[in-house]
Amino acid sequence: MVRKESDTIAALLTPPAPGAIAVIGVAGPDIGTILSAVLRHARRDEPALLTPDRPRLCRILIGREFIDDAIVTLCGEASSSAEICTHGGIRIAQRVLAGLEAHGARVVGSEAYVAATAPDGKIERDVDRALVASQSVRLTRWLLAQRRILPEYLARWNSDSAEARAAFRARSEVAIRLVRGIHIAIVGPPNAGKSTLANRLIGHERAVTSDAPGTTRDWVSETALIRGWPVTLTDTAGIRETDCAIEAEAIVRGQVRAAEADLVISLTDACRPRLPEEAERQRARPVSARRVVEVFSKCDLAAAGSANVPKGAIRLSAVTGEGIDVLERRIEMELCLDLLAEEAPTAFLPHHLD
Ligand SMILES: Nc1nc2c(ncn2[C@@H]2O[C@H](COP(=O)(O)OP(=O)(O)O)[C@@H](O)[C@H]2O)c(=O)[nH]1
Ligand SMILES: [Mg+2]
Repeated sequence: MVRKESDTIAALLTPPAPGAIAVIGVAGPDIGTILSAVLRHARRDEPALLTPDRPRLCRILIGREFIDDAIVTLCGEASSSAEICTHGGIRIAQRVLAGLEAHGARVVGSEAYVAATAPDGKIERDVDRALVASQSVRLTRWLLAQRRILPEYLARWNSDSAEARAAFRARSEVAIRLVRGIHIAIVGPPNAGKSTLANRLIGHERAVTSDAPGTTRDWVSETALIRGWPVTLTDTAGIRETDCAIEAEAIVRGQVRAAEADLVISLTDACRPRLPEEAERQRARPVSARRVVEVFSKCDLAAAGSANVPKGAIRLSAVTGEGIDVLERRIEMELCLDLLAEEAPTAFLPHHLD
């Protein structure tokens, strides 16, 4: 969406849900008039005085009605946009938006606002959109670095050596997958510790864990950070013979999720070696994922000591956390995320490679 020069827009930039603060963006040529109509000095009965790039405490008045105290920042030298931070609560944000609208701003959605106010240049816009969706500090920092270095690299890409271009393409494919969303599934027999491991990687209690096999009745997906990179992690129902139709369906669905995953963590309880038919079932599973990481869980228990852990498999305890960092490093390597560095220019959307 291209903003018409005559048009001043306003949008709620934070989610429309309960929160401590709400951020409202205003941008366009009439911003000065519109803001002076609704903003007053924090303590005195006079207009608020805004200086570019300086947050300022103001009172918001719509007509004669006091709405809220707010921190307002006029952005950039051109001062063509501003951010108004009010106390949370969707009602206050809605009243501020209605007040801005009454003074001539056009209220738009946050995506339209970001699209209209993003800096010129394709990459900068792409970065801004990816930032809105970013689920981790590491990814956010990496994207901000790309905004600085990628446009310049693409401009001189042609003159780079064939070797350097191949490396650029290889890490770009990794980044494209990361920004699109990497999906990891945990599979294994009931009670292997799948849900406990999922909770450990997600960082809070999400999936129900218990000693009773068959507790996880459907797959559960959430964002986990693997060495700071956001991935979608799916905890599946353990594969076993069952008479329960619901559990059987959950197992099938979990298998489908696993088949679609970029990487599968195949979990075995180190205290309980697999029965031959379990091993058979595991082999027959429809996992077409390119990468499988074999993990033996519960290594904190004495009974795990005698387990015959195959070469290359990772021993860990989801309870004590031992071995979790080894697993994270392995996942990072398997998915080639270790190729991504803040100082290495890298494309993160397919069209950047055109
Ligand atoms: N000691 C120990 N117990 C674990 C570990 N991981 C899981 N458990 C226990 O094993 C049981 C089954 O775990 P759960 O995560 O529900 O298994 P799932 O059926 O594969 O999802 C629970 O009682 C967990 O507390 C571990 O690493 N160490
Ligand atoms: Mg479970």
